[in-house]
Amino acid sequence: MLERVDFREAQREAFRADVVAGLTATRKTLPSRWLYDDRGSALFEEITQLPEYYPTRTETAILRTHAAEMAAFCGARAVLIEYGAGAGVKTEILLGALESPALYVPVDIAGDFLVDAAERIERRFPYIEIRPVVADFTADFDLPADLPRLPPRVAFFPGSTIGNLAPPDAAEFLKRMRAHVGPQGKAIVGVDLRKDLGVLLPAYDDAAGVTAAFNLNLLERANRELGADFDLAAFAHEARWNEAKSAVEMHLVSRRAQTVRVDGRAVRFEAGETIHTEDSRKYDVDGFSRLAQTAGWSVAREWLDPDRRFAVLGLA
Ligand code: AVJ
Repeated sequence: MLERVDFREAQREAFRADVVAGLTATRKTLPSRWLYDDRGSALFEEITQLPEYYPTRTETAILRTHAAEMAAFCGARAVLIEYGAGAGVKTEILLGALESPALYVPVDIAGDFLVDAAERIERRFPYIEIRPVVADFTADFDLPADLPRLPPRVAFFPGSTIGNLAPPDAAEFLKRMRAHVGPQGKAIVGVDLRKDLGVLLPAYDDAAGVTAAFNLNLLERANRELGADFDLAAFAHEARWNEAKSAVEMHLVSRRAQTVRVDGRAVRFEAGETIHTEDSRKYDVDGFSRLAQTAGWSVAREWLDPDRRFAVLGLA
């Protein structure tokens, strides 16, 4: 219990530092990782059910269709390491296809989330040993030293979360995965692909306004946790395509000139000025292959949906 209180306190201070740094910069930004408090995680769950938001249902369908091939690629027995414990049904598809996985290792920074995920997997697959690891997988961390090296390890990173990282950070992340699984190890990574903007932009700006609520929740979180006084009606959600970055950017646009109090400071906004809150990069398979190569991987298998919207890549 004490540990949980300390964790929340530390998270709040890290959030405060990022908010102050991000809002006092010339181009205002807030890191996308702060989108996922309890309310934000619930809103993201809602996003995954929206008709416009194709990634989750497309990736899930790819996993279902090719689960047996993926399991063969992993090897029937495997140590499956998952970065971020929230994937739920996707994890269950892969674990269900592996004949006798030796061990499942979910890694997540949120201890309570991790316990929920581990309990769910335990109920569904009582024969699988589970070793949860509490760690911030966006930073460098070591796996427990006593994890078996055999059978080979497989890193699982679904959800196209890798798209939220700038390429140098994505390469770092892929290198860390390589270090975790070793030279014989493999990885299965979900990557969202470049596509028509008529499909892409509505996925980040849905008609029901759920993505807008998800984005605006960052300001509500600052009000809740830091006592800021953002007027939510004075900011608008915007999704923009940035061709140079090959990314959908989320912004919060100030609807008028205004001053907001944040952590004892006055933060000035011009009308139309934005806070950049997320990049969601879209790759093509070749581009992602080049990135993976810089991190010691090659793309051994590609599993795509028929419309080529999303790729699940087998790295070796
Ligand atoms: C969970 C990071 C994959 O980038 O598509 C959804 C987050 N942002 N709608 C994505 C998100 C806006 C999502 N990822």
